[in-house]
Amino acid sequence: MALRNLTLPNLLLLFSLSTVLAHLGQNSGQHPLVLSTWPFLDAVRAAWRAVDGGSSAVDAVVEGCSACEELRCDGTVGPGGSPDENGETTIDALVMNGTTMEVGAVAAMRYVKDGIRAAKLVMEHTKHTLLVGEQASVFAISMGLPGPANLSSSESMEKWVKWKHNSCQPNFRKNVIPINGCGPYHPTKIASAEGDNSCGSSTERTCSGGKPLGDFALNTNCVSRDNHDTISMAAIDKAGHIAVGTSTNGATFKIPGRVGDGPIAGSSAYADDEVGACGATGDGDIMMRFLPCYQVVENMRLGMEPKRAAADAISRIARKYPDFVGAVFAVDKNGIHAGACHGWTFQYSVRSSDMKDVQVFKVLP
Ligand code: SD4
Repeated sequence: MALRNLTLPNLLLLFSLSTVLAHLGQNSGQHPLVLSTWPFLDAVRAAWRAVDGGSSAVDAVVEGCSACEELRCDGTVGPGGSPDENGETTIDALVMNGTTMEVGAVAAMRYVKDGIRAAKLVMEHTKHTLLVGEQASVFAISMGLPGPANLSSSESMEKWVKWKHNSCQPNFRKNVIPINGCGPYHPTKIASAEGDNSCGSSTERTCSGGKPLGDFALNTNCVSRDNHDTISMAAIDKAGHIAVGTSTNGATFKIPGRVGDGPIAGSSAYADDEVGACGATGDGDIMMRFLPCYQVVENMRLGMEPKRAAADAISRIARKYPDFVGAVFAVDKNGIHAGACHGWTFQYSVRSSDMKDVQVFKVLP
């Protein structure tokens, strides 16, 4: 429409439309776009450099998560973070291509520092989805990643020694004796009324996650912002393709062999070019029972806007586990994003071309 043909009402309409669009622009980055859980600013910057320079969404999330592993974000990603009961640090990681729906993941991986790169090797050079433990490391090293490497650090060892001196408390055991000491543990009889979590015993102190609805147990959940973090990242590249990636050491003082939600597609992250993407963080032992990121993306597919899609996925968990701690971000294929959380205040980071640098968004429970 030529400008000279515009009547006053048309001009007013145009003005209000552009105001709405400008407002949407505050949280709609179109492409390219990068989002991540928490204020992992340098990780988002690394992914942004990649995707803004023309890299694919997959390569961008790999660059971003890899930067977090190198920086040992929050002491819970990459080498040297959260020790398990034996003092060992392991890595869970995942990458998902939202164009092909291919996924590669490693879980409880030992002796290799590059979690997200190992996950990418699984995705691009095997027909599998998930490799675990020592065999995941053997695969990663055979495919050219550096290792075997010691994943412990002086910080992780110090943390572990303190925990041992504190009679291995808190921990993730339940229904065991000894209650207040280190193992070896033996099962106790489970009283049926106590359901899924026997930490109702006031003498028992565990980290067994959110208590299920109806359980009269005390809340001994010890998942918090300080001991429990994941980078979960999504990128939309210049071609509009979407990918997600995650990397984490999982839960501090986990039982050796424990795998969290980090390498589980649909739980810690999910992407589909046709719809959008999701990233999650929190108590993976609970969250992986609900596949919250699958839920978020499917909610958006059914027409929910990201904010409602995220809130719905979180509320489905909270209804069954009122004390769980967790969060998700949701982004649709147009770059509209939002977050939802329960049990803590969540922050997620975003970089798009209309921002000078990464912006951090705060989400209240
Ligand atoms: C897990 N969700 O292994 C992961 C770790 C995490 O914030 O910290 N998320 O349970």
